[in-house]
Amino acid sequence: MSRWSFARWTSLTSAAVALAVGAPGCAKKEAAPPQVQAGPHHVIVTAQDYSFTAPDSVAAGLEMFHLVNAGPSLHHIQIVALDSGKTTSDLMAAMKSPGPPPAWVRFVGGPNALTPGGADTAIAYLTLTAGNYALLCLIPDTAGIPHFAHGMVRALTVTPSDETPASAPAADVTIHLKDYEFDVTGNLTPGAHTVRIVNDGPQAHEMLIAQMAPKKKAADLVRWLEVGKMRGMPPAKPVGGSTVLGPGVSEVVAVNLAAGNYGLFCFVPDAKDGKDHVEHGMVKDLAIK
Ligand SMILES: [Cu+2]
Repeated sequence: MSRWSFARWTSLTSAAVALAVGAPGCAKKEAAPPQVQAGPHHVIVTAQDYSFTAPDSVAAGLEMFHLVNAGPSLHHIQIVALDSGKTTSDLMAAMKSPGPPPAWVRFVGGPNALTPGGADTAIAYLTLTAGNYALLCLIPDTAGIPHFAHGMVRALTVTPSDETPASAPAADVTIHLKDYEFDVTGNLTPGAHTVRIVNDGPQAHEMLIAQMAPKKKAADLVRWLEVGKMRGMPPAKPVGGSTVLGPGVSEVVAVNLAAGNYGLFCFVPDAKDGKDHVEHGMVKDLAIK
């Protein structure tokens, strides 16, 4: 990740606003976010422009991160572990300088982008050990400024625990992330699925899942974002997935799919040339039927 920069997540610029307004199957804008019950390891995070509402601490173990997007923009939760006793203040200071993130920042995932509105939630299961973590939104606004620079950064302390950590729910589908492809094992059909996402590296990767508009392919979203300057209606609606996982890191996400066309995308900038991984072919069409 040598040419890594937090501000490089410009691919999704404006998609944040545009996708919120009128993508296929978009929930009614007036609908209230779903009411869900927090538990000891059930971490409900509500995202809005521009902050996270979340607990300050959680006991070590298997955590279920549950993203509710109160909007109006597109948001996700990038969870990073802060090693060597570093804190969120150290992270904020480090993010002001361009270039790769420091070695003490480890990308451990979290639920990927979700359009705001009523019924939708994105869920990711991560096993966390005690230490300092931060929740970030790397998605940029229409001017290309990442949401964390507007305040979407929040400290999370994971406290030591004597309990035996629960195991993640059994997955019926596994997706391996590689330089540069998504390798899907299992059968993604309409309905609910539990998906294990494993980053085989060598680079960091994410997996955004988006429901494509009728007759649109995954390449249409890439074109709309990177060539078309995001003019007109977006051809897709993000429905979750996994935010950035470092090499060797895995997590389990819950997805709920409708029949139709979906796309998988990795917008992480390449360590060698800085181009988004979608430009290296890390994009996949999925027909759900
Ligand atoms: Cu990638």
